[in-house]
Amino acid sequence: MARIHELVELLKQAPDEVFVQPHNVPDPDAIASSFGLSQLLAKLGVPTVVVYEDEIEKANSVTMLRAFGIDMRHSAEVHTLGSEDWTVLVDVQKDNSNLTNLVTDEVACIDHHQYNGPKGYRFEDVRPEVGSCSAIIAQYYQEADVEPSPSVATALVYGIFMDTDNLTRGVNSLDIDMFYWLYRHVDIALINDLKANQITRADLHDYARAFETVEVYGEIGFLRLENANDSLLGAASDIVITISGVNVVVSYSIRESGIKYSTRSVTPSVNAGALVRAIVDGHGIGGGHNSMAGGFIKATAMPNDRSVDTFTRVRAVGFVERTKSE
Ligand SMILES: [Mn+2]
Repeated sequence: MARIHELVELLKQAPDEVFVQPHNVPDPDAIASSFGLSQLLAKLGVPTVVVYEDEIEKANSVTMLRAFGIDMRHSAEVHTLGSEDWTVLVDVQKDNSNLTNLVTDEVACIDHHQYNGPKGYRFEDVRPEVGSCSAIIAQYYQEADVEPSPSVATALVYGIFMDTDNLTRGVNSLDIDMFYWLYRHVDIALINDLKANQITRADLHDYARAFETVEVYGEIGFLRLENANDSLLGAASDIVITISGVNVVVSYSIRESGIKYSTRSVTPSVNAGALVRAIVDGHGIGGGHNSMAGGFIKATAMPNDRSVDTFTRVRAVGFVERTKSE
């Protein structure tokens, strides 16, 4: 039986409502995957509501909701959320730092990040080798023999583009195949509209200040953002990695709650996920893909014997030197 039919059979047994939940501060891939899955489940007889936590920060995410008429509710607005409800996690797994555990029962998980191990899901489809969660959802449409609507197809293609940096970063043949399969349903004018609404003027100001902080040690670029939002951290890293001679990027932002890290690597000898784990080792959590990853250290767990800048540089440079000498 196709995976989507297995999921439908499971969700039909739900005692009450079924929710679809992406990671907190949902990005375009998380939004497209949740939207696409929710629409497909509706066609197959399972109504769902998409809920999220935190904020929708980035301009292109906000534009997506408007352009595609996507209905996502902040969990605080959903008064019926209860322990009898079921949730399908999308683009995230239980125990990730960027997921708020709601009172519902997380019965299913569909993700493309590093596998966190079994968490008692009754349906699980975690494929770290795939570049985007959107490609996995597109394949569900294909396997169910359901044509995606132009809105769904366009959102999924945009999700694939964003998570794979236009089919160049961490890309898998499934991302390419699904791009090709979705393409005939896509509204290219909408993609261009999204590309033209990626950042706000306030973001530009934050970028400008962040780029002033860039320091390069050998092939590693470091960038520090002051209290910026999550999506900006990754987006700024994507620009620093394009500096000639820089193959690895470590960026971090210091907030009241702690330090948020984002890493990038375009060299096969440095794994971005292993790098971020080496940086936070013993203090926080981190993980991700070969080419991109993230981590977090709580403010209370921060070593106070040296500055965050020194701590981060010593650990990152040490890790890269060790892996190069092996
Ligand atoms: Mn994703």
